[in-house]
This record gives sequence, structure tokens and C-alpha cells, in this order.
Amino acid sequence: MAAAAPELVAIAEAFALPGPVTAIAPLGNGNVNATYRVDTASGESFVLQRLNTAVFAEPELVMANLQSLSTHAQQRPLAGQRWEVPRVIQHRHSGQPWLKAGGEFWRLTSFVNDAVTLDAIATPAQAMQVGRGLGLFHNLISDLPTDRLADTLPGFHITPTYLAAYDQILQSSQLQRCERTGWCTAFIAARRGLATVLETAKAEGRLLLRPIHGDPKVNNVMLCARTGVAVSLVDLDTVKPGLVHYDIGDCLRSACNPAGEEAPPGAPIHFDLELCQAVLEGYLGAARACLSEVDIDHIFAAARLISFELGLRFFSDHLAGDIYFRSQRPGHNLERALVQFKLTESIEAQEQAIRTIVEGLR
Ligand code: GN1
Ligand code: MG
Repeated sequence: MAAAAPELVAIAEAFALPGPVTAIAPLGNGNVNATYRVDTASGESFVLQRLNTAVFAEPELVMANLQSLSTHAQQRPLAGQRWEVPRVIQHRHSGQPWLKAGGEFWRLTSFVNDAVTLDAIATPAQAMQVGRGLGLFHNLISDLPTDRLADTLPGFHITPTYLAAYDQILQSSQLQRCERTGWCTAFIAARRGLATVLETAKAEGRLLLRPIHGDPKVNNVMLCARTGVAVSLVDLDTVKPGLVHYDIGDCLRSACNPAGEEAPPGAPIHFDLELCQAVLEGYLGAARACLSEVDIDHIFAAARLISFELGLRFFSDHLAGDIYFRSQRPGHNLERALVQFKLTESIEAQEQAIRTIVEGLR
């Protein structure tokens, strides 16, 4: 057994598993929830998670969304290709899709076998698959009515709201300022006007509310271990009504940054055009039919905005004392913010080239 605390085994075995637990080990490197892989004597594996209820205040709604998604996916199998939506496993006695214990909220889902994730993209072929995975997912959920999905995280990806929160935190933060924090505040001040681009288009009815994944960064796309093709999108807590642009922007900012979002301080950060071309080819190849011309018009804005927004979120958390994103060391969220701001600069510097790529695929 791989260092499985007895309490974790008891929590996993409270769910309707097909056999006793043989191993439990931390899985992935999420910034919000705690995630473990659970192996069982039956040979089947599962994903056990403790939801961060400081972030997801109503975890029951998260589970209801997951159920709606999985019911929808069962009615919409993708013909001729492998595509999996993780299944929710019920508690063996209550029949609920969760275990509440000691103020904690736990849930168990199926594990996607024979698949891998990447923390940063190395080749256009990988980028194409990450884009294709998001496109298949958008296609799959495009006819899931948004009224079947609760808003589990109000304000998520609403950039003007993050900006207002940042303004408050900046005023009240006791944190010692330094050259790097000064650079960040100036960077944000120069881009305040950007913040409303997607929300204004939504308010004016030019962009429509639709079901989204909410967090399609590269390591949430599972690729077949043998062929490298995308077979699943995982981390479904943020599936809720939103703009597909939040997802497109998040996927681009994550997949086209070869240094990765955990790049060490001072590492050169650039937005890679070849990877961008591949992500969008993969994405539009699978999702073009779900998008309007106006949707396509906003792809560049989405890439720039979501990179900027994530930088703003990391920086705000740094100023607030690292209370939202798990961090490994003091200054970690500042380092992460700088990576996203450098990426935003690179996107801005290549605006024409990115727009040309989008036009070529329209
Ligand atoms: C958080 O926990 P994780 O790593 O799946 C965050 C995303 C960010 C991401 C950056 C609910 O996701 O929005 O893009 O960190 N999720 C939430 O790595 O805030
Ligand atoms: Mg996530």
C-alpha cells in the first residue's frame, strides 16, 4: 500500500467500490482541491477528492452539475472514438454522491485508464490534441441546457469582479512592496480597460451564456497513453454556465506557454504561435459548428484576457497572503502572476499574427 493513511482508506471505502482499497496516492497538482488516486483489488482505479469548501461553498451543487453532465454524456456517445466523462460513485449507505465527515466534503469518481496528462506542451501534435479535447467537450455539452447547471462559483472568470477585488486588497494589504509588486501594479493599471471586453459582449447579447468546463488547462486534458489522442477532460467542478471564451482563453494561455505556469523566476516566457495554430486547428475542427462568427471574432481577446485575469488572480492572492491558491513557498503566487503577465505581454506583441491564425481557420 502506497503510504495510504488509514483515515483515507476508510473514506474511500465508504463509497461503493468494487473491492477493497490496495493503494492511495496523491494525484496531480491542483491548486484548489486535494486529489488522490485510489486503486482497488478489483483492478479498477478511482479518483478521491476533498473539495475545498472555502472555494466551493455549495459542494452539493457541484455534484448535481456533475450528475447532469454525466447523464447528458451518456445520451450523447461520441461515435467511433474513445471519449470518457468521469462517473460519480455513490456513498455505499446513503446513496448520495458524497461523504461529509468532520466538516469535510469528499467525493469519488471513476479514473480514466491508460491516459496521461502534461503540465506543459512540447509539440504541436500535443497542442492539437489539447484543443481537440476542448472542442469535443464543448460540442458534447453544447446542447446541455444551462438551466440544468447551477452557478457553483459566482464571479468565476468575471474579470471586472476580480479587478474590483484587487483594488480592495491593494488598499488593505500589509504586504511589503518590492520592485516586482510595483511592476505588477503598473502592469494592471495599464490594462484596466481590457477587463470588460467579454462581459460587455455578453451583456449586449453578442456572446451567449453556455455550459463551459471552466478550467481546461493542459493538465486537465487526458491523452491516450498509447496514441496521444485526447480521451477526456477531467476536473469538472467548474462546469457551469459561462462563456466558451473563458475556456478558449484558458486553454490557449495554458497550452501555448511552453515554459508552463510554474516556470521558475526569470525563465523566458513566450506565447508560441505554432502551438496556438495547432490548438485552434484541433479546437475548431471539433467545435466550429457550435460557434458563431462573433464567437470567432473574440478569440484573440479571450486569450489576452484570461492570461491577464489569471495573473491578476495570482497577484491578488499574493497580496492577500496566499489564501486561495495552494502555494509551496512565500512569493509563489507572485512568481505565478509574473508568468501570466509576461505571457500577456507576449500575446499583445503578437496580436496581428494571432488574429491571422484565427482568420485562416474561420
Ligand atoms: C485553479 O485547482 P486547479 O489547479 O484545478 C483554478 C483555476 C486556475 C488554475 C491555475 C476553481 O485550478 O481557475 O486557472 O488553478 N480553479 C479555481 O492553475 O479557482
Ligand atoms: Mg480546477
